[in-house]
This record gives sequence, C-alpha cells and structure tokens, in this order.
Amino acid sequence: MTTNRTFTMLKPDAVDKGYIGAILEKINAAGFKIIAMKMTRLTKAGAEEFYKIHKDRPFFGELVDYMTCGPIVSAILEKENAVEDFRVLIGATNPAEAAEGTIRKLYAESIGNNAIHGSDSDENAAIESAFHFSGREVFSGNFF
Ligand code: IDP
Repeated sequence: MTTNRTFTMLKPDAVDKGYIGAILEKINAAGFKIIAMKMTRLTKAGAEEFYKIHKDRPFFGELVDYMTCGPIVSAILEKENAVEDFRVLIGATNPAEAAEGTIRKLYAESIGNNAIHGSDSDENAAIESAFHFSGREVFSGNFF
C-alpha cells in the first residue's frame, strides 16, 4: 500500500547557501503539497538515530558531523506516488551522477554534502516523518 507521502530534509549546506526558497519552489512546481515543515537542528544522537542504517559505513562519522553542523528544514510532502517521484526529483546521491535539472544536480556540492534527503520507501517515510513531527504538526486535507 502506498501512503502518498514522503519525508524530506533540506540539509545544512543547502540552508547555509540560501537555497531554501529555490528548492521549495521546485518541490511545489513538481506537484508536491507541503503538509508539515520546520527549521530545526539535529543533535548528534538524533543524527545517529536517523542514519543508523549507515552506522557501519566508513562515512558515518562524517555524515553525522555534517548533518549536525547547522540548521535543516524538514518537511512532509504529499503527492500520488510521492516516494518514487521525489527520488526522481532530487536525483542520484552523488550530484556528479545526478540527472540534469534534479535538485542535487543544481544545488548539491558533493556525495556527502548533497543538499537534500528523500525517503527511500513508504515505510521509511512514515518512520522518518514520525521522528521529526508530532501528529499536531501535520496538516493533511482541504482547508479552503
Ligand atoms: P540517499 O540520501 O540518496 O538515499 P544513502 O546511500 O541512503 O543515499 O546515504 C545517505 C546519505 O549519506 C547521503 O545522502 C549522503 O549525505 C551520505 N553519503 C552517502 N554515501 C556517501 C559517501 O560515499 N561519502 C560521504 N557521504 C555519503
């Protein structure tokens, strides 16, 4: 079953370089609805928990340092086929391999500092959303 939701973070390099507006514009233009969003900063323990699947990888320490070095913007997005379509929109992990026009191709600086996160499955989208947002911070449905 697909939930039509995905979770994203604009990572510290993208926030520091002033790319929040440009990236959100691309997200909206691609048809995603922002149903939760905030600027926050991950703690070391928080980043280690969020990326625990990578704890044995050689870049884990570097990844945790990077993800805690400054603020991030986290959001939950809604769209049909959200997880898959968002992964296409952000592009390959390594910006050098990302397709033209993708967010990482446009705004990422390296495979480590790659501007944006997108969940890789519906299950992880739900886990990652719950890690960052309480139910009261999520606004789904029509308000107008
Ligand atoms: P994804 O973010 O495209 O799903 P993952 O393989 O899940 O890619 O890796 C999570 C994050 O870890 C990446 O977005 C990137 O910030 C970092 N990362 C992945 N591979 C490397 C690497 O080889 N060196 C440094 N950082 C890496």
